Order: sequence, then C-alpha cells, then structure tokens
Amino acid sequence: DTTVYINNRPVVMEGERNLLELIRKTGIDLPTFCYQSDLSVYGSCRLCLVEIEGRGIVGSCSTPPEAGMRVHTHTEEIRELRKIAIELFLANHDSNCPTCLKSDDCQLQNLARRLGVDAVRFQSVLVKKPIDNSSPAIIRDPNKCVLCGDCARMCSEIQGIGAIDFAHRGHDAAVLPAFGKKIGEVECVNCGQCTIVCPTGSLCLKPEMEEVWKSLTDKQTYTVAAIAPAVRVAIGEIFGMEAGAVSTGQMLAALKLLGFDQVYDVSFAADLTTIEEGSEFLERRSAGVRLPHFTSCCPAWVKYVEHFHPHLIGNLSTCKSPLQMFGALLKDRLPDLVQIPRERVKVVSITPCTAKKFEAKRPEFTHDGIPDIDHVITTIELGRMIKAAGIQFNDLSPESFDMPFGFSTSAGVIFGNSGGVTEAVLRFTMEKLSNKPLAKLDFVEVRGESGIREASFDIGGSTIRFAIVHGLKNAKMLITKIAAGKCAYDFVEVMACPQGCINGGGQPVNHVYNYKQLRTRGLFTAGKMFHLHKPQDNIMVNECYQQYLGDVGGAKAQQLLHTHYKN
Ligand code: HC0
Ligand code: SF4
Repeated sequence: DTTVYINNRPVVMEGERNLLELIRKTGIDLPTFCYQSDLSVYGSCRLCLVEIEGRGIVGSCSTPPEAGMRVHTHTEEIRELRKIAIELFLANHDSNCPTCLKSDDCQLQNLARRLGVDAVRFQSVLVKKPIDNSSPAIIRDPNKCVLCGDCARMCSEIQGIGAIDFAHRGHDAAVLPAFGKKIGEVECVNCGQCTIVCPTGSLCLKPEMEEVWKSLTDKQTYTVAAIAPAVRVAIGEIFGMEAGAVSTGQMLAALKLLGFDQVYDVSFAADLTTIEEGSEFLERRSAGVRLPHFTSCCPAWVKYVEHFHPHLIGNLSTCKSPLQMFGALLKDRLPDLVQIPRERVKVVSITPCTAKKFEAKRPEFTHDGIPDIDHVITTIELGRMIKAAGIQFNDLSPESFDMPFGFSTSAGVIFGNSGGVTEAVLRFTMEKLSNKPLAKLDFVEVRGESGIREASFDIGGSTIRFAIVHGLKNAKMLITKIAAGKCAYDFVEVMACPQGCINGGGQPVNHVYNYKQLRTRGLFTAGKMFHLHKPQDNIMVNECYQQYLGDVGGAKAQQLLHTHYKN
C-alpha cells in the first residue's frame, strides 16, 4: 500500500522524501523558513509541524511518509504553535518593516499575515547589533536573522565555500562570517545566492539605485544602460508575469521613461566576447598551452579561483566579461559617436548578478579613477525604480534597443543560460575550424540542468572536449577530478549560480518550483526571435572591428577587451 491520509483524504506516495513534499503535492503550502528543496533538511524553524495520529506533533520536513499514516496539517494546537513560533521570531526581530530592503518579499511578514498573527505576546529581547556593510554586493543585518541557516547551507552545499555559518549556542546563537570577521573580509564571492534564500531582510543585495537616479536627473550627464541577457526573462515577474516571460520591449520602454539616453544590449558585447574568446581558445589549443581553457565571464567564479585555486588563474580566459568589455568600449567609443566628453558619459549596467557590483569596482576596470562601468543595478533594483517612478510596466508599448550597440545575435542572448557561452563558442569555432557554414545552429548536447555536463565534438580529425559547470561546489569537484587525471577537457564553462545568470542573486525571488526552467526556456525563446544566430554574423560587431577595433586579438582589442587577473 502507498496511501497516506492527509486531512482524511487519501494521497499516493510517489517517492517524496518527506511529508512536507507529499503535503505540497496535495496543494497545501505548509509554512516554513528552513526547508529549501535544493538544500539538506535542517528542521529548525518548527513551522511545518503536522500531527500524526498515534505519534503526535512532528516536523513534516524531517519525517518520511509511511503507508497508512493519518496526518493533520492545521489542528487548533498546530495553529497555535505556529503563531507562537512567529511571535517569538518577531520579538527578536528588528521590525522596521516599511524601510526594510526585503519588505516586498519578506517571508516573516507574509507568514505573520497568513497565520493571523495580530499581536506579539512576548517581550522583545533584541539587543541591536551593527549592520555589516562591508561587502560591495550584499548587506548583512544580524538583527533580522531567524536562524534558519538557509544562507549557510546554500554557501556550503551549493557554492562549496562556507563563508557564513552558525556560531555560538543557545540565546547567543547566530549565523556569522567565519572568525567573527565582516562579510567583505572573508572568502565570500558575492554571488548573492544567500540573499535569495534568506527569508527576511537579514541578507539583502546592496542597492545602488540612488546613484543611478542622480545620474538620470543630472542634465549634464549622458546615461546609457547596458542590459545583461537574463534580465529580460525575469523583470516581468516583478509585475506579475510568469517566470520566463520575455518582456524586452516593455523593459526598454520603461528605461526610456526613466530617462536613460541610450539603451544597449550586453548581448552585443557577448558576441564580441565569443569572437575574442573563441579565437583565444583556438590559439591555446593549437599551441597546447593553458588548457583547459576556463571561461572568465562570471566574476564570482573568478574570485573563487583567486581565493581557492590560484594555480588556475593562468587558465582563465584573458577576455574581460562581456559587461566589462562593454564598459571599456562604450567609454572609449561613445564620446566620439555622440560628441560628449568621456567624463559626462555614465554607463549603468543592469544585471541579474550581485557579483557584477564587485567586478565593476575591481582595479583592473578603473582608469584614472574613472570606472568603465559607473553603476551596477540588478533586476530587483530596476523593478523598484520602475515602481518608484509610477511607470505602469504592463501597459507599456514595447520599444527597441538603440543602435549600434543594441544589436546582437541569439548567441549573445543565450549567454544567460548555463551552457550558453559554450554554445556560442561552438557556433563560432566549429564554423571557423571546418571552414564551411554550420550545418546546425543548436548544440543541444551542451544544454540541460545537470550541474556538471560534458560533450565532445569531432572536427577535422580531432576531438574537442567541453565541460559545463554551474554552482561552485560542482566546479570544485571538477577541478579535483581534472587534477587527479580522472577527466580532461579543452574548454570549461563555469557559472557560479545554479543554472547560470537566469538565477543570479539579483533576480526576483520566485517561489514557483520550476522558475529556473521557465527562465531558461524564455531565454532560448528570446534567441529564436532574432534574425542572426552566430556571433561572427553580427554585422554591428564586424563593423566595430573594421572601423575602430582593428584585428581580433590585436592591439586595440587587447587594450580594451582583455585583462590579466593576478593573484
Ligand atoms: Fe550574465 Fe554575462 S551572461 S555573466 O549571467 O558572460 O550578469 O545575464 O551579463 O558579463 O553577456 C550576468 C547575464 C551577463 C556578462 C553576458 C557573460
Ligand atoms: Fe556565500 Fe555567495 Fe552569500 Fe557570499 S554571496 S556568503 S559566497 S552564498
């Protein structure tokens, strides 16, 4: 028999790992802070309590379902226990809710409302601790922590880092960066994944909206937006659309209404990156040096290599990330094109990524005190700015990117999916090596959800071996296997965030179980709407080489588009 009775209704078990999953299948969303299906079970928040006849009250997340169990999800006692739990959290919580950065998506607020908590019966014992503002990407407010440990498990189980963890016991228990240091002083790579799972305002991305408003309202400043690929399939979620809805046109209309002078597509720079990086890879391959070639476009991955695998720095591509290529190119080229002095041109990048805030501040990308990218805001921040301006996103008529830097091929757009960089590089290198037009555009072999994927392609009598990784713990596993001689590759793509940039730390929090798949599919759909699909066919990128950059990998390209990370 495989039947469990939930609130007296029969439910068939189908391999669910715990009662919470089985109950969710029946359409009941039990409250929880600490249960995340991608992470290990911790069972601390005591909100997902259920009563099992003959056994009493248990945590459903840590109880496996058994045939014949009779389970009740909202008895009077359970409802009261849940309310008490929430009230205890609130008594220990800095409840400055209207001004909290997570106010629009706080699980503590949501649950307090959902569970009918209308008063807190316990006296506050909160002793305020200082806010940790030391990171360029995230803010940590210990006064809002509910000790669910989701951040610590995300950082160690998915990213393999452990930059934050539990410390102390009993009343003093806290989740802290290692050795009592600040978050900006430990090996945090700024990926922001902990801010996605944090149910309250204890971990938030660091906003930069005020600086952008200033630039937009200053008449002397020419402000351009550089929009990363993955923003277009998530910004709509902030305005009630389903995950993965492609809302490029409305986003561009909103940016124009906000006052941006030009709106450009980072996918243009991604096409440029593919040409530079694909050429660099082919050179390394024929010389047999610095292989495997590791991608370098994910700033969290680059920082991870610097901290934990410095011997691999030389294997990273010398290409700057598309965003940083774009910043350097725009700051160099735009003043001539629009006849405005360089110091009055401000580049604002709009990205799904919190680590891009760190990347833009790296000394490699600042010249004479002026950064190539002036400000970095995430999808979440763009959504807030659109709301603050009162712009009715859903009613906007779509607009287009501006030329020439808004022109891209689908190869540049799919960069935002895990495997997208590899697929773009394949479209470029396979055609170059075979010297004839590609027979097929889609390299479905490199797509998929698995955290470590591999694919080989035979070309001109030799085989090129690719690996695609997302999540830094997976990267660590792959590096260990390569070092042990258990596998060998020519080209390895690494993105820190699970499934790539579509799930970056600056994307809106989405509680729909398959939101990552929907965004991935959305980005492929967005690509299909383009006319051109190979980076080498991007006519605007080619014109840029002819009129201005010179040769691929040449002196000007080296100066603007490449860098060297040092240990
Ligand atoms: Fe990504 Fe990128 S694809 S890292 O996720 O390579 O942020 O979207 O902009 O730079 O293009 C982020 C997204 C980018 C860069 C591109 C790459
Ligand atoms: Fe860990 Fe990423 Fe959070 Fe830093 S930003 S603490 S690396 S999960």
